[in-house]
Amino acid sequence: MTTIQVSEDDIRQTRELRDEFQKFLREYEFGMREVETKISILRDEFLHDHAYNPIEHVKSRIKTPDSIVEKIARKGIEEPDFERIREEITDIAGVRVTCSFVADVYQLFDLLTQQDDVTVRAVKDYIKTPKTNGYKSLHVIIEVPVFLSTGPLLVPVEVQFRTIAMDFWASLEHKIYYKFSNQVPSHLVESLSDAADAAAELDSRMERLHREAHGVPQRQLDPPPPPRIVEV
Ligand code: 0O2
Repeated sequence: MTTIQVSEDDIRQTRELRDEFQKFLREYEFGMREVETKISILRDEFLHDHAYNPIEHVKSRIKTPDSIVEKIARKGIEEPDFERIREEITDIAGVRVTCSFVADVYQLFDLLTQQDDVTVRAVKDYIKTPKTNGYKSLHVIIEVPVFLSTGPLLVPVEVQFRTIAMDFWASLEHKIYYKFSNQVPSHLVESLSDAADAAAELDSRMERLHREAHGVPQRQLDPPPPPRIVEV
């Protein structure tokens, strides 16, 4: 049996690194909670003032240490320290907002990103320009201030807005890629692409139906309202 000698100094350094990493992740958790609060206020206000809830569900997560390490390797970040990780990996805190309709996606995006204390760092509109596999979602990296005992801190949070149909598709696609360890047979890739088209068609039909039922003018339907987005 091999015995590894561990000095008191090694133990102290390991503890310090662990504490620093926990503090690092906590900051993202605070940022994520700020965004969750903003979304939940918008939801409640909509419900009370307009008797309508544009949000189906909200899911948040902090990236796991394993997933952070995997992304550091994927992005080829050499000699990563906390500062570099902070700069390069902007989706450590993530909030996914699933909406009823595409118009709700863009409206919520506007309502969140127009808030005075929210700074938009980057936008990827995969609804306007879906990924080649059919993935659709509106991604935005925002920075929100968090007020700590040491002073204010700007925390980046990735917010993904999508419809229920887009969410259903993305969740299935993720499971299929996981099952086949990213080597998905071509007939399944094609079927996924067809399913993405069907999901988009369902989104349009459901939105049209909803608007007809609620007497919202057709001109607001097609095309969906252009996002007030500055590509970064
Ligand atoms: P998880 O577990 O959801 O966090 P970048 O961050 O810009 O350097 P990246 O990571 O490719 O590069 O950014 P992008 O395109 O904004 O995508 C990030 C997240 O979007 C992914 O996070 C997924 O949640 C989702 N996503 C993007 N493309 C796809 C796709 O083709 N299928 C599915 N199902 N989801 C997608 P993570 O980190 O991969 O995972």
